[in-house]
Amino acid sequence: MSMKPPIIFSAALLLTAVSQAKSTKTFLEEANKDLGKDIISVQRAEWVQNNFITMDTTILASEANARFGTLGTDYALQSKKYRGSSEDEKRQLYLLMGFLNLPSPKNSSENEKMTQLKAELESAYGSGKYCKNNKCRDLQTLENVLAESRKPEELKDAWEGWKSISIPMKPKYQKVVEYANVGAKELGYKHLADFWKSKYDMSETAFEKELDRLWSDVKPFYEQLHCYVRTQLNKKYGDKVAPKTGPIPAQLMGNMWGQSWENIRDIVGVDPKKSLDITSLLKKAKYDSRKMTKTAENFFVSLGMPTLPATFYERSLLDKPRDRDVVCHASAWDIDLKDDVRIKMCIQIDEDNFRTIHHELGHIYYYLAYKDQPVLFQGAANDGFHEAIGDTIQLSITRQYLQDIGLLKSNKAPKDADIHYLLQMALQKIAFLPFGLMIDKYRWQIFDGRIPYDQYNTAWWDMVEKYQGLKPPEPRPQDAFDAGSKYHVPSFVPYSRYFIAHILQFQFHRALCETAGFKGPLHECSIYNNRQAGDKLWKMLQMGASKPWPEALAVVTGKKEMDATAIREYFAPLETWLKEKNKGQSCGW
Ligand code: X8Z
Ligand code: ZN
Repeated sequence: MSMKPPIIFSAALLLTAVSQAKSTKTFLEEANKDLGKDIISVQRAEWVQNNFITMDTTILASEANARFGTLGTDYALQSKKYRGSSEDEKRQLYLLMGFLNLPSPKNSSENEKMTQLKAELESAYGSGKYCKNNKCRDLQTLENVLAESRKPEELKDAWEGWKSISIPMKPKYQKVVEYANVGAKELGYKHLADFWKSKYDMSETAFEKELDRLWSDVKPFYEQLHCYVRTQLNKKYGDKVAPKTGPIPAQLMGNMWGQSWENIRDIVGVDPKKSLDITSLLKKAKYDSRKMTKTAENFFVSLGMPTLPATFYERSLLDKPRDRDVVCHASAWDIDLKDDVRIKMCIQIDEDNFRTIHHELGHIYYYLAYKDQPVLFQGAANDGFHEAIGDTIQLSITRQYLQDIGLLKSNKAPKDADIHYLLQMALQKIAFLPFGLMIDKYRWQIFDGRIPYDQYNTAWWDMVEKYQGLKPPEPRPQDAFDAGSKYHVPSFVPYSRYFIAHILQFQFHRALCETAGFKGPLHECSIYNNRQAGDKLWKMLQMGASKPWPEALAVVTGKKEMDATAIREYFAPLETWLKEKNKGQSCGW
C-alpha cells in the first residue's frame, strides 16, 4: 500500500504558485512597464557611448546592457508559463521571447563579461584606425579612397588597411557568441542562430527557405550585372588587376565590403549627364547636412506625416565631430519611446548620404507612428520592414521629384536616361542582394558551430565568393577576421533584415504607386505629395509589431507574401539591356 506524501508548500513552490497565479494581462502590463523603463536608460547609455567613445562610456553602456539583458531574459523565461487568451496577448508573449538580440546567460558574471566584450567590440569598431607611416586614417577616410581613387595600389592599401582593425576582435567575438549561445539555450533554443531565425512568424527552417527562394528569384539578374561590371572593370584596369573571368577583386568595387557599387558608376559607364547626378546637384545648391535632412523630412511630411519634433534637430548628430571618436555608422534612435527621436550620422554631401538620410528617417517615422502602442508592439512588423521604409521613399527620388523640389532645373530627360538611371540604381540595389543574404548565413554557421574558430576567415571568403562573386586582392593573413570589419558583426546587429528590406521596398513602392494612381514604368514613379499613398503607409507603420508581418504587408500591398516580382519589374528594361550587352560572354564565376 502506498501512502501519499503530505502536501508541504516549500517557500519556492509557494512563490511559483503565486507568480503563476498572476494573470497574463498583469504579467504583460508589468513586462511592458519594466522593459519600457529600463530600455530608456540603456538607450541613453548607448547614445553617449556612440557619441563619445571612451573607456568609461563603454563600461557604462555595458553595465546598462547587463542589467537590461538580465531583465529581458528573465521576462522571456517567465513568459513561457503563460498562454495568453487573446491574439494580442499571444503576440506580446511571442515578442517577449525575441525581445533581445543577445540573450543573457543566467550566470551574472558570464552575462557581465558578455556585455563588456560586446561594448568593447562596438567601441573598437567606432574608433578603429589604420595607421601607416605615422598617418592614421579612420573608416570614412578609407571609404572615400575606395570610392574615389582609381589607382590599384591605393585601393588595395585602403581595403586591406581597414581590415587590420578587426584582427583583435576575433577572440572577443568568439567569447560573446559562446555566452549568447548559453543564453539562447537557457531560453530553449538550440543556439543563437535559431534564436535569430525565430523572429519571423514562421519556423526557423521555413525562414531560411524563404530567403533562399527570394534569392533564387533575383540571382540570375545579379549574375548579369556582375558579368557586365566585370567586363567594364577589365577594360579599365586590364587583365592583371581585373581578370575577365572568375570572381572580381573586391577592392575594385568602390566600397569597403563590395555591398554597393555605385561609386564605380563612371567605370561601369553611367553617364552623369544622362542619369541623375544627385551629388553634383546637392553641391551646386550648397546643401549642408541640415538641409539634406530637412529635405528628407519634407518628403515624409508631404505624405501627410507629422513634422519632426524640435528636439530631433537639437539632439541629433548630423556632422562628424572633429575632436573625438564617434560611431559614424548611421543609426536612428527612439530614446524615450515617445518623441525623443534622433539620428546619429556623419553626413557627407553626396547621393549616398542623401539616400541614407531617407533611410534613417524611415526608422524615425516608424518610431513616431507606433509610439502609442504598448512597448512590446513598438517595433516593426519584422525587422526587414523597419529597414524598408526609408528605402521605399528613396525609390521616389526621381527626375520629376528633383524638379518638383527645385534641385534639378532642366525638365527634359536625355536619350537613354532610363538605362543610365536604372544601371545606377542596380549598382546599389541589386549589387547589395547577395551581401544582404550572406552575412547572416555566415554568422548562423558560427553560432551553430559549423564554422570553427580557425576557419572564421576562410569560411567568410568562401561565402563572399559563392554569393557575391568577389575575391580578396591577395590571400588573406592567417589571423584576419574580415567579417569583423563590417559594423553589424561586432555590434551583433542581425543582417537578414536588409536583404528582406531590399525585396520589400520594391513591393511597397509598386503598391503605393498604384494607390497614387501612377501609370508608367516603376522607376519613374514618385509618391511625393500623395496623401492616399501616405495614409496607407502610415496605417501600416502605426500597427508596429502588433500583428504578424503578413498582415502588415497586406495593408500596403494587398498580399501576404514577400515576392521578388516587383524588383524584377522595376529593373526589367535594364535586364533586357544587360543580357544584350553580355551576349557572347561566359557569365558567372
Ligand atoms: O546599416 C545600415 C543603415 C542603418 S540601419 C545605415 N544599412 C546597411 C549597411 O549600411 O550595411 C543600410 C543598408 C545596409
Ligand atoms: Zn536601418
